Amino acid sequence: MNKVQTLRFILGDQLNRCISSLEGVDLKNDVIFMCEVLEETQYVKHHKKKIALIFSAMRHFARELQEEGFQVDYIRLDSPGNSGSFSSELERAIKRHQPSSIKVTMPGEYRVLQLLQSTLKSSGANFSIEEDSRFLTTPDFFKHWAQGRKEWRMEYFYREVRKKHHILMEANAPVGGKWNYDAQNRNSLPEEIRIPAATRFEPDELTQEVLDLVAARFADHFGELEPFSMAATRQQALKVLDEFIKNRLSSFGDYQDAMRQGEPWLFHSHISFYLNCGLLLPMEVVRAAEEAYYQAQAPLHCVEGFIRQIVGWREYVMGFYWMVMPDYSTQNFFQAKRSLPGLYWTANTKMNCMAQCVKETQQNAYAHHIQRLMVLGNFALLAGISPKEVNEWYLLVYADAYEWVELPNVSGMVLFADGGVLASKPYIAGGNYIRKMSNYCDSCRYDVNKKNGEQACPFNYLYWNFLSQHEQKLSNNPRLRMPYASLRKMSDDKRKLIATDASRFFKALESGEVV
Ligand code: FAD
Ligand code: DLZ
Ligand code: SF4
Repeated sequence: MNKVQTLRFILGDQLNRCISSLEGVDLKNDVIFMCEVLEETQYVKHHKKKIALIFSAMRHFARELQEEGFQVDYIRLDSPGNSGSFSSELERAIKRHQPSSIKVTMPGEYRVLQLLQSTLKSSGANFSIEEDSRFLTTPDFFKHWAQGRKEWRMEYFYREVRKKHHILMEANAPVGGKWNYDAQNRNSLPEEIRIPAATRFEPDELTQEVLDLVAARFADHFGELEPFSMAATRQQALKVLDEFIKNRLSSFGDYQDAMRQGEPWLFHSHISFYLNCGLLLPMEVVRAAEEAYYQAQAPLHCVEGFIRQIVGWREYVMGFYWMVMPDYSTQNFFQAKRSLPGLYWTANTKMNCMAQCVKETQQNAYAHHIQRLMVLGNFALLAGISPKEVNEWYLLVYADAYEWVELPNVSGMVLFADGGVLASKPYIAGGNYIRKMSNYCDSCRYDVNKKNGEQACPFNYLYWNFLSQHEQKLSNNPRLRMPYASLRKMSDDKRKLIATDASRFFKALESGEVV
């Protein structure tokens, strides 16, 4: 047997032939190493569908590499001797292969970077941690951009990325003359609109093996395993992208914020699962959307709105994460302490919007952005739930969740736990926003039009209660001038009613009553 030159360690969210750890891979002398480990399934107890997606995509990727002729050392969860963690499996692999060097791509989580660095250092092996090729930018690009700025705002970062990669640009100007067409987006959904079916795949034999394993080993994890219809290969993920571009992109912008009972997928792309585990790369997604605009298959406001999510938000939160870690994960600007209520696990609540969003999360390991932000997140913020518990929930329930993307969205965008470093104001809303953007209120036991009393929509009084409680911290925020002006005009009696309703609601919540 040849001496192993380079051991190339690929993590479960780095499943792409273009990943930097595979650059220059030698068919004869290198070994590609992948491992399924218990620790990664349980540092938070991930949704069953997330474990199934990662294991199935890992096994398919390994098979493709083997078919290309590479030597792949793949440790399955139930392989004899599997020691259960990245560190110990890497140590075992180093012992087995005695490589001259080891290559790994920068992981997506601080936690994993720490443990890889320490394992690799103490192994005494020659190693390199390569730049993460799953993004268009790097943490250094963000750092450079952020240095010397008083405020960091995604919009300005986004413009730099557009210029850098010449995305939707005509010479040095944005196509159409504007950088951002958000004003044309965000309509509610017309009653009669036809919603295209989501792209689905029948599990093949490799996926079925994984489903059996997950059913047997992770029965006590959150969420429903079946039906399982996610993509497991790059080819299938490309099909999801292609069908989005053909069938949904032309309405993406218009209905980006809309919600409808029983319709979890709407006009979103459903590609975060695949972008975040490496099956798709951001540039190919962006170029496909751009091409649809140039071929007149989708209007500019939809294409720009979609591209902004990828080259704006996705790149921005990645750079932001590496800039602010490790301290960011413990921030708690409002000193929120309440435990996460059981309804986030069971969907057992009279608030129909919350029940629907939790149910869809259980079923699909997916909820779209506005469900995550303006329903589930809005409630967590208004109810003062501890950031630690909210972060853990979001990291665990969504199949696209990794800390680099989950933490900035939850602590920064949803909870304002950083006091306004990521977002310029807390995203809070009363029931009227949810009524306008969905049909949830039509079948709710609460009345969205009532502001106070037992029948009133809880979002209504919790919204004012939150503003009132945090007046000192928030009333100088220029973007909250209007609501604080209204709060100041409120009579003492009205303010008392709000406080009484909120305290009754929280008491019921804490005592385990169905609220
Ligand atoms: P689309 O609506 O079709 O958007 C296209 C793509 O843009 C997404 O696939 C995603 O890659 C990117 N994108 C959009 N918004 C964001 C954003 N705010 N941050 C980063 N990328 C974005 N996204 C994750 O990928 N993983 C998470 O763990 C995650 N947690 C979130 C938690 C909260 C509280 C909130 C408010 C948002 C979170 N998001 C997360 C962002 C967003 O909700 C999802 O990316 C999106 O819902 C995925 O569905 P989609 O692929 O259909 O997206
Ligand atoms: C999410 C996940 C899970 C559930 N399991 C594994 C695994 O067994 N092996 C693996 O290589 N990766 C897994 N992953 C993805 C990792 O958690 C991810 O690579 C790190 O969190 C870094 O982003
Ligand atoms: Fe949600 Fe309130 Fe509407 Fe009920 S009335 S669905 S709680 S917003």
